[in-house]
Amino acid sequence: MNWKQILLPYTQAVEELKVKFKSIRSEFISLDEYSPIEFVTGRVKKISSILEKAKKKQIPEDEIEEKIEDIAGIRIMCQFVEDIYKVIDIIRARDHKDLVIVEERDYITNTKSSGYRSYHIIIKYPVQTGHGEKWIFAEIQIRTLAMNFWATIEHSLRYKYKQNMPKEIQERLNKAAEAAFLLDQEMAEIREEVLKCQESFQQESNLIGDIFSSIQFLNKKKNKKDMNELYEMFWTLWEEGDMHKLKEFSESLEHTV
Ligand code: 0O2
Ligand code: 0O2
Repeated sequence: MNWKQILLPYTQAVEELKVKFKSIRSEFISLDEYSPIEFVTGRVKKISSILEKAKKKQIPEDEIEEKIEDIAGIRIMCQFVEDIYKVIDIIRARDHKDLVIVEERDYITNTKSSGYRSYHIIIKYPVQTGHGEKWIFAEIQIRTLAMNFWATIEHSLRYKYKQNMPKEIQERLNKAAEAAFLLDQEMAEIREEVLKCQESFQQESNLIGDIFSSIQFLNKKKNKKDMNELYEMFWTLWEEGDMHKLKEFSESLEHTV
């Protein structure tokens, strides 16, 4: 089997899905809205891991692509548990549009015995290749930062110890899973407060960005003296820290542009 060739559409799918979910984040941010997506990562499973999984599940080599659903994997990290359900809704709304949902696995309500929590959505995704369309499986894992922290550490230990995880480490991991769960609960309690702070920070940084792109544009049209006056005005307002005045300043610049 030419695995390098087989994996090409999976690599393409991971890249495309990463762009799509990162764009959702960018869209929220540019609209001054809170993004339920914090960051996105993706990977194509290593050939050695694919073969190992096939062996473990007794899957013949020629059935690997139909039976192993996570050769292409995307991971979406959220700040709060509530955000996970918003991301799930976003994905469900795309069902039968640019992807098809095959199965949902809720390891948040049904925590795994290892302590693992995450929400998995298995999808079928069409990849446009040079040889036509190819539908492949991909797995989207949606989790909070706390769930991700635990899973990343546990995964590396599991990789090291395989089936022989020392009992003491296993117990500590169980305790850590409980702590991650409590952290998510604790954060949910102060979510509203955190959101308000993040939103005003976001609005401020977008506003400053807008002001600077207007100023940059005006640079081509105005003389040095006028530009110095504009900069002077901006720094005075910025030091005052009055968002309302900065907003008015930004609007007046946009009118001039
Ligand atoms: P930025 O501007 O750095 O945030 P690629 O798209 O190929 O460049 P890929 O495969 O998405 O990279 O992988 P990688 O390196 O695992 O990281 C994905 C994105 O997640 C990167 O951002 C990282 O900065 C971001 N990331 C990783 N860990 C964390 C984390 O703990 N917290 C936060 N907030 N971000 C993290 P980008 O997309 O390259 O852009
Ligand atoms: P990778 O690429 O190393 O992450 P299974 O038979 O349980 O391995 P299955 O039935 O295909 O897998 O699906 P499942 O359990 O829904 O999802 C498997 C993936 O979820 C794993 O991929 C992990 O990424 C993650 N996962 C599931 N359980 C655990 C767990 O207990 N700890 C951690 N850290 N991650 C888990 P792989 O196969 O490990 O591949």
